[in-house]
Amino acid sequence: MSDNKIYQASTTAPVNIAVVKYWGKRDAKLNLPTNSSVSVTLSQSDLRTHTTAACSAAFGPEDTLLLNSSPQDVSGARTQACFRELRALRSALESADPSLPKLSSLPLRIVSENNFPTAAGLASSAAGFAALVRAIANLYELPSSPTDLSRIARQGSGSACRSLFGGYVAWQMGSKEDGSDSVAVEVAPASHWPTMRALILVVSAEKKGVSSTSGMQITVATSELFQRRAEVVVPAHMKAMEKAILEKDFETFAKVTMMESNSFHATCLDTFPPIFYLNDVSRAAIRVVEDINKKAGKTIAAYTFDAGPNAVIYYEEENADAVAGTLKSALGELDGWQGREIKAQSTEGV
Ligand code: 2P0
Repeated sequence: MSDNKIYQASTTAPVNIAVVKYWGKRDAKLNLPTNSSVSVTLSQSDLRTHTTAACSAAFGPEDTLLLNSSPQDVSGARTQACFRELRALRSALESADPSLPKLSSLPLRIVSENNFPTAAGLASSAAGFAALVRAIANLYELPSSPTDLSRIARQGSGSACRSLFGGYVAWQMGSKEDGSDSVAVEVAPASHWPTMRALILVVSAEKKGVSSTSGMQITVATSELFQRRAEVVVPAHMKAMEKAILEKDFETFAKVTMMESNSFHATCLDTFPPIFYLNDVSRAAIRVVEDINKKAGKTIAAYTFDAGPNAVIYYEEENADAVAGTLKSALGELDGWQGREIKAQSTEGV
């Protein structure tokens, strides 16, 4: 192409927090999981990645990515897989319609910003890869559905495939070797259960000791509990969770969420050498949630923890004071608790 025109498109993608956890890959290259998972998408006004993808003959020759103003390495296999798949789809459109500009052969310049502090200790790869894939898909004007894009985002980071939707999202593990059926689908839109709230309690903003990617591979290789979790525990939790969401049954949603988190962390402890993500403050948060539910005489709050000590507490809006208020006053006195609280709710869509 002779001109130096700049083509560009922007998008945002939300953070998601799993209530049925992804932990384990059956294919590390394609990011194919050993079990399905379900997440709740958080509000974009609180937590999201904004990404602009541009391409031009004036750029380059290399593709570049800036995240929060710092240059990132794009040579890794995961980012390359996303670029390659998106370019192949654009190239097919260009072959079918020669009047289209040949964007697939131009260098990409990607600029991403998170609206939450990196120091908040929140995993950002899910929102990051989801926004990157959709920004490029928009730039290339690909006629792809969120599920189509989830298949590509999954190769960037597994959990990213769930950030292509708002509301309640399942990542179906699939069974094909090429990963073509390992995609995210909507369980229900956010508007289905708009009273759902999530409170993120930042116990530590430090980077985690064992990354998810390597931690889960050690679990698969060494944990005896892991196989039972993948084959028996998670399939039962998936079924119960999807039903609880469709029926807006908070008590079941909460019970499965807490049992899932416990099962995942038990599997981490059963890894050899063991992986410890929870700390004393995390365990104190679990006890406070138990006390809140005991006092209420029913389950009005659920805790869940990912690959780190920070707690995410789900509750319904009507119980905000009883849950968020109590947690704040109970944990505010503990050492190690930084009192950082990020409120979020499920979104109306993305
Ligand atoms: C989840 N986590 O379902 C689980 C719960 C952490 C604990 O997805 O290797 O960063 O990039 O596919 O997606 C973290 O795993 O790992 C994760 P990769 P990812 O949200």
